[in-house]
Amino acid sequence: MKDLAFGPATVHARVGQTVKWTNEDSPPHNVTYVSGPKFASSGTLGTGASFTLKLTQAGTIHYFCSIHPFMKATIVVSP
Ligand SMILES: [Cu+2]
Repeated sequence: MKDLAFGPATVHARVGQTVKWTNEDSPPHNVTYVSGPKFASSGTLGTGASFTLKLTQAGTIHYFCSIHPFMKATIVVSP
């Protein structure tokens, strides 16, 4: 998370891998579930805070930052 965006906006990963977000921005952000394989959304992440998610199911995950709803991104999880 940097410059009010998730980078990269689309990530390709496999089941069993872990995705990690770190807030490298000044404003707080979060990782909020939208659709696809379900996960528990993060809480608010201040500068320097991180959130990890272990991918347990194949599918396309859509998520966003509910503080900045224009921040949207996708994880494509392969089996
Ligand atoms: Cu945000």
